[in-house]
Amino acid sequence: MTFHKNLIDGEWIGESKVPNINPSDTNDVVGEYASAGLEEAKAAIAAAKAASHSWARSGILERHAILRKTADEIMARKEELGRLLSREEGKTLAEGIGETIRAGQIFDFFAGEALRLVGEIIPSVRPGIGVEITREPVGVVGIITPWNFPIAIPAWKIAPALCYGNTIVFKPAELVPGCSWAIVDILHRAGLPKGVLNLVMGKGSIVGQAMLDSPDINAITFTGSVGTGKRVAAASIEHNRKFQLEMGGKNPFVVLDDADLSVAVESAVNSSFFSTGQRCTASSRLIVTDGIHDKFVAAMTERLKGLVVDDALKPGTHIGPVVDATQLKQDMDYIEIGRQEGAKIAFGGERLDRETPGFYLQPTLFTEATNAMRISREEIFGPVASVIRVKDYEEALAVANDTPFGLSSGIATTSLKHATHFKRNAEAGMVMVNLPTAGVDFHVPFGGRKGSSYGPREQGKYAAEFYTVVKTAYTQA
Ligand code: UN1
Repeated sequence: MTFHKNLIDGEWIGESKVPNINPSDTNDVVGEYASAGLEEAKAAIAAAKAASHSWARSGILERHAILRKTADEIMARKEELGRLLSREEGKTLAEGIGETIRAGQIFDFFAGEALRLVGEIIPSVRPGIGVEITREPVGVVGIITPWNFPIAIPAWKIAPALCYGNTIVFKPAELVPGCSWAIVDILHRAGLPKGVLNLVMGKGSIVGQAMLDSPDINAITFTGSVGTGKRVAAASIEHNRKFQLEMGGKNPFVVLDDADLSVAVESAVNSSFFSTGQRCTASSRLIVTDGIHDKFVAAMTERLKGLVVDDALKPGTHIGPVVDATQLKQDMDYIEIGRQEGAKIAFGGERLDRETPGFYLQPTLFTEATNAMRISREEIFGPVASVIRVKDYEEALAVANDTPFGLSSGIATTSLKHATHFKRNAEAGMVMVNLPTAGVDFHVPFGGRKGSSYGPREQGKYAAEFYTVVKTAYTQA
């Protein structure tokens, strides 16, 4: 079995081994991966700091070439990496390959951005003086990524960090080290100088904590749970460090009487249940007006009956397993909570047995839910959604916005008036009209409001906001 080590200061090191288990078949070990201790985490931070000055001054063509090469290799290996992704995380092979392509596109985008760094020249209010505004790297960026997008989220944090001249300490989720190891290996071979990108696989309580405690990490970008996000925030304030958080969602998808029923059903099925519902952009509250409610529920139930839940790598599988036993327990607990709160199960709710031992769960649709129930307020992070019946658009909008979160918000309608009003009034970072709440482009800003997010947007040109600091220089000539 191959042992995949951490990359610290340009060297592959590591002794303690953790198996990476396939959630579709728990007898299948994807590989062995290192788990760093405190000393290794500290060495990685020191290496990133030491490399910081010279990488900040590296030529834009060097950065471009490395990002470009990485994009090309990811694209060339999309089937293999997509397969690795599905095997370690459990989303279907089509989803795994799609996500791998997205990662390639992100590296490609930031390869281009490296050649398009700009500043501004502004006349001073004092004659004879010029003002230049430039963007400089932040320094050492700590990157902490979740298990649900094992290649795309590392890509959309690593690519801009490198593009804008930062060095990195990267801690991927313990459950899915495989794709992270693969992209670090690709970047290393693409010619990154030693210390610029350090991979520290390991536990949050050791590696993550070491990053939070270090005065040498100048910025932390984090995607994951609300609880951990709050700890990242508190520790970062302590160190006067820049931070960016992407946390939970409880995204609404509104269906109005005038919706095209098939558009509404396809969007809801996709955003609630694909990727096993394990997306922070997933829609978990389906807010449906009276006139279409029964037709919508009947069509959803029919559609869910036709979905195949099975091994992520099997052709024909629509929904792969839940990622692990802990997440499955959380999903099952919430299904029980929903029942006890008085919501009715229109479809699903049961665990499934398949040929191989895995964490299989039926897509589960609740009806007769209210927005006050815990299943409507707390993020479940599984293939579980509830239908909330409302009387009209105004009530739908109010319910959609009545949540502690604000990542993505969707509506199915053929009314220009309602679509326009919704786009302007949805309290979310992203609004989708006649589209699933999940599944975003790679070249435009990503992020939310309220309890979902903190700090500047990720992705596209807007990524520069987080990965750079602005300098204002005055010259009298
Ligand atoms: C998408 O919906 O395409 O963790 C991306 C998540 C998000 C990414 C969603 N940060 O689910």
